[in-house]
Amino acid sequence: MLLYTVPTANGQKAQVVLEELGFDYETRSVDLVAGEHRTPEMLKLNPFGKLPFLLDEGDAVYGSMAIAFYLCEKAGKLIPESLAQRREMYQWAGMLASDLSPALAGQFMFSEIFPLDDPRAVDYFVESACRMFEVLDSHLAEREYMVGNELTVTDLLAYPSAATSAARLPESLKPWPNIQRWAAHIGSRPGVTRGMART
Ligand SMILES: N[C@@H](CCC(=O)N[C@@H](CS)C(=O)NCC(=O)O)C(=O)O
Repeated sequence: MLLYTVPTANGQKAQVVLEELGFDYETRSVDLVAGEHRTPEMLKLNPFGKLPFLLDEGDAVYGSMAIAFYLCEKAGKLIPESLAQRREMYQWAGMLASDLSPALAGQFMFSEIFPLDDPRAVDYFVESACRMFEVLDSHLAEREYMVGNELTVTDLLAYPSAATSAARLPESLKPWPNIQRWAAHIGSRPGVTRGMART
């Protein structure tokens, strides 16, 4: 397998899942600033023109969540058996992909890449991200893992947002002690440590 990746939370999500599942894979780091992700050769492999994407025996799958679920299904691991726990897993995975990650990306984009004089856009994205972290923090108050009593793909998809992207929020993870405790635990796993360091 070959993972085309970037040193961002989305790239890290794919990397920690590959490591935790024990897949043998190579990585290719793609330079977004140089536009390497939009060359004709790259778009032929991945027409979405964004990272990360995975090539598995020539077949491409784009996006951290799709890569994670594909790999878990392929390995038959990290997806709960019961429908009730899968319902929870889908809820959290959907929140991470379509609420939290876009809010964190917007905050990063308009505070660091294209800084705006008007603070309202950044405030909006910070508030959106904080609201999601607030819910996650309450959820983790009495739990070791996000879904059920063992590690699932959900923890691995959430961890890079907490470890990497949240560091750019005004108070980092300070307001959320339960997320801090959970992140210290998930981040201490050897597979997660290797995955985070892979780019
Ligand atoms: N939904 C995608 C988001 C992917 C994404 O936004 N990738 C960024 C890097 S983290 C990218 O490739 N940006 C380049 C661009 O938009 O041109 C995922 O979860 O992987």
